[in-house]
Order: sequence, then C-alpha cells, then structure tokens
Amino acid sequence: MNDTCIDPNASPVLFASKRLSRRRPFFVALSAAVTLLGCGSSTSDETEIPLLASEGTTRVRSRDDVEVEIRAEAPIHVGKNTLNVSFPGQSAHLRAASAFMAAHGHGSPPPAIERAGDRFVVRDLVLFMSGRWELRLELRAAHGEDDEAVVAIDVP
Ligand SMILES: [Cu+2]
Repeated sequence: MNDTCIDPNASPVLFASKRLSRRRPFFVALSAAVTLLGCGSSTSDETEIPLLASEGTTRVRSRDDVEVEIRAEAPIHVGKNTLNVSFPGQSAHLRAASAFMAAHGHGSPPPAIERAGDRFVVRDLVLFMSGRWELRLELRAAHGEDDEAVVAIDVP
C-alpha cells in the first residue's frame, strides 16, 4: 500500500495505537509515531474480522456473543461517516467507538455516540484515508459486563 500516511486535509490530531491490548487500545496523540511507524505493509491478520457492507445491514457478534447490527447511513466514503448500531437480541448499550488503521498504525478522532430510540448512531466517524480500517465498538450488556465487537471497514 503506497498511500501517503497523512492526509493534508485531515484533522491534525492523529492517534497512534498499539495492537497489544485487544480490550481497550490506548491512544497516544502524536503524529511523530505515525511517521516512525511509516506506511509499511500490514503485519496483522485481519481475516477473522467480519467486513462491514458498504450498504445494507451487517450482523456481527461481540466477544461475548451479543448480536450487533451495523448499517452505514450512506455508502462508506473517505471523510465523515455515520453508522447505525443496534442490538436486536438483547438490550445493550453502545458506550464508545474507535477506528484504527492497522496498516499505518494510526486511528482517528473518536466519533460521537447518540442514542436514537432502540439504536445508537455513531456520528462523525472520520475515515480520512482509503483502505482497511478496524472499527471497535465498546458495549455494555444488560447484565453490566463490558464487551466489544470489531468490524473491518474498507474505504474505497
Ligand atoms: Cu492510514
């Protein structure tokens, strides 16, 4: 992948994250790390992560087997995206979402989460580069346990 790592039109705040912690990737706000990590090839295997359909509804299962439905409000594109997230099988709460580009070792600013009836809206999800992103959804089930679901997003 020969994309440039830093989009001049993107937010100057870049987030680098290590993949060591699967539960809660920690974010370090320094663009220097992005430069150091470079734009090399991806070393992670992402074959197990389900891919979000650009249109229509994608169903994934969380680590604790909660069914999660995700639907992009508009076809996935470079820039701000909006996703609708719901939990048809049980009442769960979407607490946070974060996007990470493993190939380049950076994330993007955290999107806003809004409740809309029985679903949640992930607003201003900034996917500022074409390529593969990983979206991590942090949820809390009705019984109060922290849980997470991960879906891959290919930005054309
Ligand atoms: Cu990138």
